[in-house]
Amino acid sequence: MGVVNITPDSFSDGGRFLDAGAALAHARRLADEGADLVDLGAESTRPGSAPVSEEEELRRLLPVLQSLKSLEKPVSVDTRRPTVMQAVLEAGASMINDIEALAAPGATAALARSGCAVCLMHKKGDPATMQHDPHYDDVVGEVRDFLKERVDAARAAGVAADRIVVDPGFGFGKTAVHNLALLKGLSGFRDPAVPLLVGLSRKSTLGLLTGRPVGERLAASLAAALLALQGGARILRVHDVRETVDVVRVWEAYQKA
Ligand code: HH2
Repeated sequence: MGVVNITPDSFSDGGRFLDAGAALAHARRLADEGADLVDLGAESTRPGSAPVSEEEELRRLLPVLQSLKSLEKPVSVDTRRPTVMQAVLEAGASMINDIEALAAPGATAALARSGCAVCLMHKKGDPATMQHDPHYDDVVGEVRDFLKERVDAARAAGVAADRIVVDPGFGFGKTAVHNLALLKGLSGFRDPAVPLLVGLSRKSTLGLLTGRPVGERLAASLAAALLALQGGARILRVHDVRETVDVVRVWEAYQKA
């Protein structure tokens, strides 16, 4: 899953793809590099970010979605608002990537009506404050229980089981210690019926571990991608598609050897 952020303030690529032409060109490049799907986001959810209005989110998303039809790749939209979900699904999105795991009133219904796919992600707290001293007694168990509860809720609302993927939500209300525990415990999330998505690309935990700024975290991101694959991840949400595809190729060959 290649990331295209149509935002002025995303932590690693904010401001680069704000106009529809630049976003389309970037999405094309990611597809050419081997992305199987593209994740479009119009609201940064980095720690400390401010929410954007629904109108602004749609103003950014709809022209890009329209132009991405020519890409002929599934497009996922990173949003937590049911009205935005509804509008982008009507405009051709194949998947909703919801960092709130369909918690907003009306979200499960919007999804169930559409027949599209969904990524249910765990987060603790709101982006504005979620990194202020997050606490868990058992981070792996708590995240696993939360995701199971959200999968059950989505199924009960009519979202087909084979349209759901889950994501532990690295960096969303989690310290580096929590993120490492989740990465190490990833196999505990393994469920053949529910594919696991992991997004660690360029994240601040990798900066903490390596001492590198966001633009210099490629090697760390690739190491994290490999560990995630080994732990059972089946979708990697990344900014650097070409290099990650090489990691996937090496890992697949290793699996088959
Ligand atoms: N991470 C980010 C945004 N959306 N969605 C899922 N499912 N999993 C993630 O780990 C995830 C996500 C944050 O990264 P990015 O989009 O690059 O930055 P920003 O939120 O600043 O736009």
